[in-house]
Order: sequence, then structure tokens, then C-alpha cells
Amino acid sequence: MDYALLNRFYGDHVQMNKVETARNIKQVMRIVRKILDHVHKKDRRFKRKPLRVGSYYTHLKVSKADEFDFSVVLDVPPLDWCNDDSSYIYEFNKKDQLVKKVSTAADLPIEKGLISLPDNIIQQWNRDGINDDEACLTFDDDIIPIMVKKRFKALVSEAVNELDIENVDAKRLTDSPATTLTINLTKPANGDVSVDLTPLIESRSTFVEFLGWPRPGSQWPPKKKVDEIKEMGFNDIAKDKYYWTYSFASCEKKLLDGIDNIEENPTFRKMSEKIMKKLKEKWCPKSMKQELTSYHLLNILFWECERYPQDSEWSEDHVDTKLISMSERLLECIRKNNLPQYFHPRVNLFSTKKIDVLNQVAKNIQQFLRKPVSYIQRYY
Ligand SMILES: Nc1nc2c(ncn2[C@@H]2O[C@H](COP(=O)(O)OP(=O)(O)OP(=O)(O)O)[C@@H](O)[C@H]2O)c(=O)[nH]1
Ligand SMILES: [Mg+2]
Repeated sequence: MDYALLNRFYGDHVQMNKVETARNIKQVMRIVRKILDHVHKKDRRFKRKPLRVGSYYTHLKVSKADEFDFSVVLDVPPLDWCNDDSSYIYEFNKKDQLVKKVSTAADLPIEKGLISLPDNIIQQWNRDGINDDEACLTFDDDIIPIMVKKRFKALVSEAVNELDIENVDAKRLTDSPATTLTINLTKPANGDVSVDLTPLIESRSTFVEFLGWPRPGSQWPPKKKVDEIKEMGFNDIAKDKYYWTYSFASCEKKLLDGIDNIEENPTFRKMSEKIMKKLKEKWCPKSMKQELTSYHLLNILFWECERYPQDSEWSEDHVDTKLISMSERLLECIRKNNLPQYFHPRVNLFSTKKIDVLNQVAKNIQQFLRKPVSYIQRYY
């Protein structure tokens, strides 16, 4: 594959239209601000100013600016997981009430945990009357993800109705940690834009050795970047009903920030990643879309950056070999049914995915690998 072909492909199919993008983001931000202001007024525990994460804000979005991600920060102090001494679990009983049960083996999955709030916070919330009935986020001392998600979703829906914001639909709660809004953009733009609002606890947790990042001896990212990310720490999102899940969204954003050397010898890491994302659209037709995600590809990129740490290995004339090596890595992960999370390799990002669907995706990747040039020419 020569760079000219890839560059043409990139220009024609991957890059976003700047005018359309600016228009979309303006409309989206106006609506998101209105909604979060309203949510904050009704419940001050959800902070007004969201963190901007995901592909749009890391310049990895491809094709169209039609999906935006925000983290909505809960106003609680930095908190730690309390798994070590937890001797209980949560579940819903037959009457759909949340109950706490004694656990014999407090064998929580590696990436999940319970979070307790300090007494004084809950007491304050109770005194202020902001933690009652459907506004309640806690069970005993624990702040419960499903309660946070439900409360936040209800407030967002209420905001959409009360503010009479037209063309916005808050989707039903799903397994995703986010409340998703579908915004139908009106003149001069057209079409649906999806906005994910994800409640987050800014715990700023420390990268302890057990986690597995940074890996001893690894030459990428540069030490300065490692220090910046360590200083930030990572946070928690409500992926599971009862347990909090680590979120590295801010770390990933920091890592992507300046990932390409743009001076004397420019590097093409982001370009390679964006082409991979575009290829994914062909590897995973609509029905398979859920199984291989952008997040999987992002983690593949980080692993490849670690394996090829030198800037010279990501120059313009290496884009083709990087597409091949990233695809091969992805195939290998599918074969092993294990894609380790870059920042927390004990987590397998394929653990909830359907392996038979991934195997079908693998066949499509193999097709690409057999004849990359004609694959690109044929499909686009
Ligand atoms: N911990 C964790 N975080 C995730 C997972 N999936 C997504 N995220 C985070 O949520 C952010 C937004 O997710 P997506 O919208 O699916 O991915 P994206 O990078 O924005 O890519 P596109 O929207 O598909 O262009 C990601 O950048 C991650 O930080 C996951 O399985 N585990
Ligand atoms: Mg996104």
C-alpha cells in the first residue's frame, strides 16, 4: 500500500467536514449546557460543567461529527474502593427492591468495586433533603451506580420536557453507563446526533503496581507523559448495576494529547487509528457493530505504540505497516478471546462480547490482510 492511496482514502472517507462539524458542535453544546444547568439546579450533586471525552475531543472521530461523549462529575470528594474488607454484595429481590446480602466469598470481578461515602456527606444530604426517595443515591454508606444512573436519567428527561427542547429524545436506560440523547439537528444541518452523558466519580485513584501500568521497561509513552497521567489518576463510572468500574477516559485523552509529533518528523499514529476505525465499519456491518468497538481499537493503538515506541516507526511511510500490524494484533486478540485493557491489562475488553460474532469479524479482517490495496479500492 503506498501512502498516496492511504492519504486519498483518508481525505475522501475518514476526515470530517469542518464546516458541518463546527455547526453540529455549536448546536450540541447549547443543548447540553441547558440540560446540565437544569439538572444541577434540581440536584446540585451533579456538577454543571462536564468533562469532554471520547473521540470528538481526542480528534479521533471519523466521517461525521455525529457522536459526542461527556462525563458528568458527581460532587463528592475523592473516594476509594472498599473491596478488601467487603463482606456483602447487592442484588434486586423479587419485588425489585435493592437488598444487601452477606457474601461468603467476596469475589468481585477485578475491575469492579463498591464505593462508600463518608458519614458526614450522607448526613448533610439527608439534612438538606436531597437524598430522599427517588433522589436517593445510597444504600447504607454505599453510593450505588444503578441509583445514580436512574436519578441522572430521570433529571435529564425532566430537563428535556420542562425546557421544551425540541428534537431531543432521551433514550431508555441501557447497560451502558451513559444516558444517551438523540438530537435531531435542524437547519442548516440535518440528521441525528447522539450524545452520551456519563455520571462519573472523580476519584483520582492512584496507579498502584498491581494495576500493571506503566509497565516496567516500556519505552513509551515518554516519562513526562507517564508522570502527567499518574498525577491525574483515574476515575469511576457506573457500568455495572451495583459496582463501580474504573474509567480511564481522562487518562486516554491525556495520552492522545500530543501523541503525534507534529514538528520536524511528523508521526501518524492518529491517522493510522482513524483509518482502522473506518475499516472497522466494513469489518463489522450494522448487526455486529456492538461486538467490536472504537474502544477496542483505541486499546490496540496504545499496545502498538508501546510495542513500537520510536517516532520513526510511525512516520508517513509506515502507516501501511502499522495498519497491518494493528489488524494482526486484533486478530490475535480475537483468537485468544482476550483484549487486555491498556491501562489495566487484567481486564479483558472482550469478556462481554460474543465470540462467534468476533470470529466472523476476524474473517473480514483476514480478507483485508490478504489483499489490503484491493480491499480498500473495492470497498470505498
Ligand atoms: N472503561 C471503559 N471505558 C470505555 C469503554 N467503552 C468506552 N469507554 C470510554 O468511553 C469513551 C467514549 O466511548 P465511545 O463513544 O464508545 O468511543 P469513542 O472513542 O468516542 O469512539 P466513537 O464514538 O465510536 O468515535 C471512550 O473513549 C472510553 O474512554 C469500556 O468498555 N470500558
Ligand atoms: Mg464517542
